[in-house]
Order: sequence, then C-alpha cells, then structure tokens
Amino acid sequence: MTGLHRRSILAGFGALAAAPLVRPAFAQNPAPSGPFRLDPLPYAANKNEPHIDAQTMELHHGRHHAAYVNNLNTALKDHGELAKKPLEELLANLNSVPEAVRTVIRNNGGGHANHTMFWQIMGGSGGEPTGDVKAAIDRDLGGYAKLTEDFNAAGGRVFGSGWVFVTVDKSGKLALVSKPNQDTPLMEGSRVLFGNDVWEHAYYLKYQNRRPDYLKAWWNVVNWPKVAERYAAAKAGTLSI
Ligand code: MN3
Repeated sequence: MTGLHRRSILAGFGALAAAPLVRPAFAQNPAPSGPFRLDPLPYAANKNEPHIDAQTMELHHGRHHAAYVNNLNTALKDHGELAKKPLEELLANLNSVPEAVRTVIRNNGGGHANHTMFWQIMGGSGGEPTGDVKAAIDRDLGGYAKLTEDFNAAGGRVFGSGWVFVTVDKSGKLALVSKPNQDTPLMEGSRVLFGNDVWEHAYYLKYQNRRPDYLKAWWNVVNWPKVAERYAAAKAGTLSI
C-alpha cells in the first residue's frame, strides 16, 4: 500500500482515524494531570540527524523523559505543598522532602530538569561558540578545544549512567562537572549552562557501546545561540533549569 493510498483511505474515517498520522511522538505517553508536564521537543525529531537519529530522539523524549515526568507527578500526588515549588527549588532542597518519596523525586525530578535543558541546547549546528560564552570558555575552561577534550573524557569516565555538565554561576564563571544517574548541579543550588546525557538510551541505537563516538558527534548539534541565552539568563539571575 502506498503512503498516499493509505492516507486517502484513512481520511475517509475522519479526523479520529487520521489523528495518529499527525500526532507527534511525544504524545505517545501523555503525562497525567500534575504540576509538571512534558513539553514537546522544540524541533523535529530528525533535527539532529545524522549525529543523533530520529528514533533515538523519539524514544528518549516520548518514553524516557515522559516516564520521568509521570513518575514525578505520581510521587507528588499526596504532597501538594511540594508540588507547588518550582523544580529547581524542589531539587535544591531534597533534604526537606519526606524520605518516603525523596529518592523518587531525586531521580525523576532530576531526570525532568536534565532532559528539559538537554532538548533546548541541542537542535543547533555546532561549530564554535562566540561572544560572551566563548570568552568564558577561554577564561575558565582553557578554550573550546580543551573543553571538548575534557568534557568528552569526563563523559567517558562516567561509570554506568550519568551526565556531564558545564555549570555557570551568577558572575558567569564556568566549571565542568559530571554526575551519576539523574543527579544535577541544581541539587547543590548551582545552575547548568549545558550538558550531555551519557546514559546508554541516549546513543545505543546508533552507536551501540561506542560512547566516545557519540560524545564527539554530539558537539555537532549543540545550539550555541541557545547556550548564549542561558548564559545571559544565568548572569541576570533568571536561569532556572
Ligand atoms: Mn536520558
């Protein structure tokens, strides 16, 4: 059956039957009502091809990230006072979260924050940063070439699952930090400028066990203009997650 034929047949069933054809991948696991929600990817799933394949993006966003949001909302269901807090505040004050839900909120709240940042700072065309971000990388991280080398090495050293981040403080100072699981510098009250997900689900379909190849290729999709926006927001004190 040709695609055209299939579409014309489905069209006969009206909007309901045709809906799955246009329904974006992120809607596969709709988040239940809750304080946190899964925003759509800010670009098409194939935007990061060929470096990150569309299927990986769809699964990563529509299944993995969706699950973090759903689990977070479920954990918060009986904790209305926590559910009112912005995510960065919740994560910076995990000690005040009841022990029964602390680990779930740590893992899933961290996962929600990390992935929300991650989609934003990809979808770009890589290259080297310019302007204030370039100046800060030159000053604090030894320049772009050294940053990528150190960042990829840190990503390679993460045992199992985790993230590599560049953090930014209010004065604009940068630092390279890696974290296990879904932990985030937000848990120490820091702010994340950008970061990369080194969980296998982020790369296994295309790169299998070759995490170093993924780490290298990932720089080709970094959205430096978006990183520059985050940098400016960090200095203005308005960067949240
Ligand atoms: Mn992930």
